[in-house]
Amino acid sequence: MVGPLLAPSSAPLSPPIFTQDDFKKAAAYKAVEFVHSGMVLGLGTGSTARHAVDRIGDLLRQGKLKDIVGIPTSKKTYDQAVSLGIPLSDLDSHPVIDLAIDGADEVDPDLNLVKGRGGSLLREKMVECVCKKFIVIVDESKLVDFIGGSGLAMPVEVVPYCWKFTAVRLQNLFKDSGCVTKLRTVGENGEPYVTDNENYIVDLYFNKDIGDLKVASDRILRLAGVVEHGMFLDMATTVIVAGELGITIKDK
Ligand code: ABF
Repeated sequence: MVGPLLAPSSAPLSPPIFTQDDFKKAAAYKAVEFVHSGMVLGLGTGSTARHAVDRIGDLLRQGKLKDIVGIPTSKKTYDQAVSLGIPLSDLDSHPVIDLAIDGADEVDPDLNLVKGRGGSLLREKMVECVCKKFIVIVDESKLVDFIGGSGLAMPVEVVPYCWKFTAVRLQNLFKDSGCVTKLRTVGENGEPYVTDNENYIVDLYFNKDIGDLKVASDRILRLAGVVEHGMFLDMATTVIVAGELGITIKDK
């Protein structure tokens, strides 16, 4: 435990009530304390990572950070970073990243993650698997006893070609865990959600533990039609959790 959160600036005299967004921001700001001038940084995506990118932009503007190069994990983060004046590059030019900071949807006790409910899992994984340090920032609602334990989606990015066929094959892989698959859609007409890489996302729902995660990962990746899945195993080096009791830093 690192310590209590600071009260929101508009704190009344009664005990402060923190929102989930206060926790996200607190975790993000703590992570940015690990950023130093001259670093190549993986810039995450999502409402938690957004606070970290904003903070990096502020510190650059104030001259407290210099010579940062950011590698964005989505088009959305690219746009945010450009608006903040953060110098950007890509993996072709910077194949090794000093530090990446990103959110997650689930974090298990071994710091394995589910990511991708925001839709950016492929670029996130490409960036975050080549960083020397990967700090995950979450509010306490993201902590789970086991992956798949939240009952929420485990995203798999698939090519659009015959996605139904791929979804059935994914479901069959995990039929012992009660797997149900659902194409992610947007809008009233249920159009497929299209990723930054022009792919679709099939969300997997389980009603039981899916067992050995490495085995599950390998089985998914062996299916033709699958591009990547949202399990990030053995990748996080540090997880920063913010909640009612303050900030906790978990190191691998
Ligand atoms: C990204 O944003 C994703 O991998 C994950 O799906 C999501 C977490 O979102 P949020 O920070 O908005 O809860 O990190």
